Amino acid sequence: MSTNPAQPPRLSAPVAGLIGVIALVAALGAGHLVAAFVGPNASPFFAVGNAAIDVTPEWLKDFAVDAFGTADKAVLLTGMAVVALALAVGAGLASRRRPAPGLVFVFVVGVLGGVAVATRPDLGQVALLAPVASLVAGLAVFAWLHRSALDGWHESPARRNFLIAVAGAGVAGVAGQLIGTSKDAEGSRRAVGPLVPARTAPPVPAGADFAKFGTPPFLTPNADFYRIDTALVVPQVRTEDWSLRIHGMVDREITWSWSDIRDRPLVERIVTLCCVSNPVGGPYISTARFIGVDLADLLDEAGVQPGAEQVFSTSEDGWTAGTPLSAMTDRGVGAMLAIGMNGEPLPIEHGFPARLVVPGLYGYVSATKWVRELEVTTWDARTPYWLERGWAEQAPIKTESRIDAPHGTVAAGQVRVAGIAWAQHTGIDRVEVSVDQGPWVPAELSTEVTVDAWRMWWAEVPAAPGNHLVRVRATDRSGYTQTERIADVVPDGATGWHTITFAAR
Ligand SMILES: Nc1nc2c(c(=O)[nH]1)N[C@H]1C(S)=C(S)[C@@H](COP(=O)(O)O)O[C@H]1N2
Ligand SMILES: [Mo]
Repeated sequence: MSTNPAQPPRLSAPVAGLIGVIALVAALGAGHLVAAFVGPNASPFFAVGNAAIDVTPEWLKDFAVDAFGTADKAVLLTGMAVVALALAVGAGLASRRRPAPGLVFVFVVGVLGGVAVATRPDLGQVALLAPVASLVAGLAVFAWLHRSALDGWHESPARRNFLIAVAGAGVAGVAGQLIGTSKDAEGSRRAVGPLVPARTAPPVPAGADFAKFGTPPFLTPNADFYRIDTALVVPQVRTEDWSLRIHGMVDREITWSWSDIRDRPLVERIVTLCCVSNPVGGPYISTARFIGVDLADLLDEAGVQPGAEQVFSTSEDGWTAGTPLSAMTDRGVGAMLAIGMNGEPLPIEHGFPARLVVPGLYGYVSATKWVRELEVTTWDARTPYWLERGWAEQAPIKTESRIDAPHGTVAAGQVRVAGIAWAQHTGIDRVEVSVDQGPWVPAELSTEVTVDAWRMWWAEVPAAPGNHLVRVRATDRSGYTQTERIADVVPDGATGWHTITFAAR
């Protein structure tokens, strides 16, 4: 504060900036606490993040996934926090005499949070209480601290009030976090116990992978399974709160509870899931033993009506997918409502309590996690999440292959090259490699476990000292050989031959 009585009182820059930051933190803390009761995605910070994900143009999302992979969401949240803090400091600095600029800033932030919550498909109107709490707390704290500080920063009430505001915001935020996660999906998951299928998948033979040559293991451990979704806050659903409703063009609407599904005879299938955003040579592919029930059985019970074309599935978090009806009714496909993965209940981030798994289709048209609703309908009537954003309606997984080894520098001579190939539903017929643009030579294939899973391959190639280029291509049992033509992941999956270089010496 200025000591010159002729001047109107003015806050020092650090104090003014601090008021902006504390008001922001108080607003977020209050919103987080209320969100614990009305839905975790209503917490204004996450709501704005989720809205940002939904409105982000495709090219930027692709860039984010390319650059940051599965850490894309952590990068988004960190970026948002930095921007928000900078704006809060700016708003504080603009309010060194009068509180008006800061109050306007808090108001704009509150309204933004409100808009973000109001436009979330998974949140009802009561969720607006969270941004309203943020708005009220932010305005009150800003006005209060501003007044105290103008009365004299060096007076003890001002300093005490600052501490009270910080402590209050912290307590609110932590309490919100504790209450929000006390729904305890993880406890519910542990209570499920091991899942024992009535029909087990065949055991995985020793020759199913070439991990010793650098391929991944045939079954991906749950902790290593790739993860792709739009959820900033992973939905926490307890089995007792979960149900699956089927409706639309069916003879009978049915709602199944967790025990309805859990108590059916369970089947187990080994399936390789793959993301359409997987670039040539990319990591978004993994394999697991999924346990669940046949979707064809569930659809039969409901009675599909003529004219239906897609099964439009909706997740707990509002995300949607559209699957061609035939992929779910055709028993040869083996589409499942999965509740288990590698013997355990689904991990929370892979869709606990239940998700869809459709062998042969990319995840965005089939693999709805935290699934709550199946609507049997037409393509005209419903447009799923990624179709609204320019991706293809029909998205069978493309026949592809990837080189996993060698990397870096190896000893010259005979060099072992190894990797994976996949042609879900069709099966891999052969894999070939070519060194330094030379002729294609066939690779050894691993024992086939199922056509719905990847196959591993290896080959030995001659490599004199120097740099070498290796390419791979797979041919599936329909006779199709992977095209050399390079296509981007948009709109229905990348194509091209994976090519690597290594050095021999
Ligand atoms: N609720 C929900 N389910 C979803 C998604 C999502 O964003 N939200 N992404 C889909 C996509 S694009 C893929 S590739 C798979 C990935 O499943 P995983 O994370 O278990 O590997 O989940 C699908 N299911
Ligand atoms: Mo995906």
